[in-house]
Parts: sequence; structure tokens; C-alpha cells
Amino acid sequence: MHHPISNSLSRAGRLGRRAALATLAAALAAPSAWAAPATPVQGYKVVHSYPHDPDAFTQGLFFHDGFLYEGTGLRGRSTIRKVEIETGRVVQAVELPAEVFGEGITMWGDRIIGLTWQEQTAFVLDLKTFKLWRKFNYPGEGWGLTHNGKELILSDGTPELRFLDPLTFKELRRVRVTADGKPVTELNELEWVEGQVYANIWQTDRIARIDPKTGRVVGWIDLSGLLPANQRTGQDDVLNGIAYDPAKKRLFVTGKLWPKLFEIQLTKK
Ligand SMILES: [Ca+2]
Repeated sequence: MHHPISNSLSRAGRLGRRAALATLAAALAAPSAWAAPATPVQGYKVVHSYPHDPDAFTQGLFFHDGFLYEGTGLRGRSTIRKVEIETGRVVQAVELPAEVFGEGITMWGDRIIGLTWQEQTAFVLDLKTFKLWRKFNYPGEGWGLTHNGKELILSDGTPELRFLDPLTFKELRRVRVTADGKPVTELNELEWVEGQVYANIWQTDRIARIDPKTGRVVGWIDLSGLLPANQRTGQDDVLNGIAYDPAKKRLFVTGKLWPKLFEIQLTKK
């Protein structure tokens, strides 16, 4: 990594002390010449650990009124379900058509909106009865879904986040997600947390904290070791699923086919 201080000091050895001071002064006077610090990384502490259906291929997760709502994937196994946090018990569920691959879900008013991976179809269900209210179409793939109180936010595995009108489902704008100036791909399950978009990066133990205005990743959360390797069953069982309870500031995470769901607190690394 470029390091202007050490460059200045080594040059200083050759040029003498006065020149060194001048070089440093010039560098300090021109902050734009300094390399930006790398994106900070946070760790985690497990607050609670709860059972999670190990057959749930988690693709979407949100918290509402004391329960978690979860969308699961795989063709023939895709569901949207309401889950009791403490026990992991499924208290209500609906199966999606066998030919679709369920993806991210979010809540809008008294509806649940659920994406599908490649079918370009979203299902809009009644939050209470889980009855299908309508469907809508969108171009491209659907991965993660959340909302910021005004717009739905959709990921599709590319560095772009789409912002959709929550009533007409029309695309309003997009933002390109970057970290240290480079595009971030594989943005998966999403959650709106205190003004930022949290995104699982597919096939990693990382969550990106994204500034929704600029798309810049302002921090990483490193969840390495959260589910020990001996409790993982294969390649597919990656971290996926973030839910936030804004009233109690609780952050829940799980993964595809994970036997556990965790409430975590973020820590300094
Ligand atoms: Ca979520």
C-alpha cells in the first residue's frame, strides 16, 4: 500500500532535515495526496444463539413484531415463513410454486414482497394471511431485498443496488457499490440498518455496510468463525440472512441450511 509518510522520510534521509520538514509540510497541506485509509473492519460478539431449521436455504430475513420472517430458496423447496425466534419453530408458511427459486423478502405496509432468482417474478403476500395479493415482474435476477421506508432496495449479485417504488415497483435509480474505489460484486441478502444498507457478500463471511447515497462501503463486518466448520455441511451453507429489530437494536444473522441463528453485537477489531 502506498504510504506517503515513509516515502517522505526515506527521501528525507537523502535530502536532509530541512527538506524533510518541507516535504512533510507539503504533504500535510495537501490532504488529497494522501491515500485514503482502508475500509475499517468490525468483528462480532454472539449475544444469543437460537435453533434454526437446517433445511431452510435462507435467502431473505426480516424482523417484525417479535417474529422473524424468512424466505427460503431452491426449486421445489422455496417458502416464505414466520418463525418464532427463541425456538426456531415455523408458525406460519406458504410454499412458492415448485418451478421458482425464492430469494430475498421484505415487508411493505401489510404486505410481504418476495423475489425469485431467475424467474423475474416477485410475489406480494398479505402479511397476516400469507395469501397471494399480486405478482409483479422485474428484469434480471433477484437476490436480496430490503427497504428504507421510501423505496425497496434490490440486489442481483452485481455491484448495483436498485431502488424501486414500493407501490408501482418501477425502478427509480441505481447505485454502484464500491469499496476502496473498486466495485463490490455478489451483494446478496440485504438489511436496512440505521441509515445504511447491510449486504451479505455471497460465499464469504462478510457483511458490507453501504452508504446508500454514494454506494461506498463504509465498513466491513467479519463474521468468520460464527458457525464453526464442523457444523457446516457443504459448499452452499454460506452466511446469508440479516434482520434488524430497530426498537431493541438487535441484529440477527444466519446462513443457508445453518442449524443456528445468532443475535450479534458488532465489536472493534
Ligand atoms: Ca434482511
